[in-house]
Amino acid sequence: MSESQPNAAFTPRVFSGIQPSGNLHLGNYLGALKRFADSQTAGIQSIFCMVDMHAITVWQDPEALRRQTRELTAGFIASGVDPEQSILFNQSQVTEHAQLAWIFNCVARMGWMQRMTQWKDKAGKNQQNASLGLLAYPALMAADILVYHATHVPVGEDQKQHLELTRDIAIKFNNDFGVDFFPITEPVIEGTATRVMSLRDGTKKMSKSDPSDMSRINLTDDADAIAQKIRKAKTDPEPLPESVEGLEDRPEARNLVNIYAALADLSVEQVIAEHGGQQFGTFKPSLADLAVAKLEPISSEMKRLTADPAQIDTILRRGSERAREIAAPIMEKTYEIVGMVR
Ligand code: AQP
Repeated sequence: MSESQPNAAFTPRVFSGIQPSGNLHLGNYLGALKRFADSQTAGIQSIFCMVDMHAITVWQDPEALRRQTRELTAGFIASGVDPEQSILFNQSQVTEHAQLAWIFNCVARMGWMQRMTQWKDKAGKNQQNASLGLLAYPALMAADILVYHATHVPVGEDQKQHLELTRDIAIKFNNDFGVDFFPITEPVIEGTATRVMSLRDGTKKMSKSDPSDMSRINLTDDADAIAQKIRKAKTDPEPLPESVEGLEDRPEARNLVNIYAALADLSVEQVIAEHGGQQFGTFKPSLADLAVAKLEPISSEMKRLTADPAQIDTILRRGSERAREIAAPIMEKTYEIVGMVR
């Protein structure tokens, strides 16, 4: 359905978001946070959001949601996202997200929503009892992106389908109203860790909601917990292969090599050149050392930042004001296009 339209008229702008639903993990770091921090140097305006309104599509304890929103903000900053250089805020403080989401609810089709893998996975067999928000989630996500006319969205592999839907919504809006108003967003899914897998099952993605804490490395884990989780990570009995092709059909081995490569900023080829032929008894301690060296400074910085919630709230409020400066005129123009009397 998606057909590309030129985005030449739009200033390049990056948007991405993360849900403050707790258990921020290595997959969120390598697939999102680290790449956000790295992309800041590219000289393109970047907007990063704690998507608290997405989080409540499944029940959240209000106190926990507040704590997790501040903790996630600390996670962004501790990973290297500079709140001066980038715009860092929480979604509910910029009301234009909800306003545009309503317009998109009226543009998107039910069938598009019902086809989403995440809807099927999360609602499961109990769709009648899932929240309406969970079904409409991708329209809010499209609004998050398009209310800034963002042209590029760095995400992990799991968000690809939602980004295709964002493009479809933009194309349908533009066609329905005969305008060229919304850009056709480019997903940016790059690097060796766009899909970090569970440490207990190399065929399942590492996820916040996995009931097993051993399946993921949390950004709040201390050095002992990180080392223990890597030591206990599921593997097969073979040593690491001597070539990259040898990782095919070995999901757990491939996952650990990918994690190593992403943490060390190396290619998979370079990791295999260095560690190929090693037993996991040798490779896992090297990986654990690397993971601790990279993640411990992040977790201690997160701890330091969350000790001052007022400071984090100030950062979010200031970020929201900056975000609104971009979103408000785009929202006004959208209302005008749709025919709302202003
Ligand atoms: N395993 C992963 N590997 C690489 N990237 C990942 N992301 C999430 N999991 C992985 C990326 O992190 C960003 C934040 O996504 P989110 O806030 O939607 O978090 P999520 O997808 O809800 O996280 P989980 O752990 O996958 O949650 P549940 O368990 O609820 O499904 C996105 O860019 C995402 O691609």
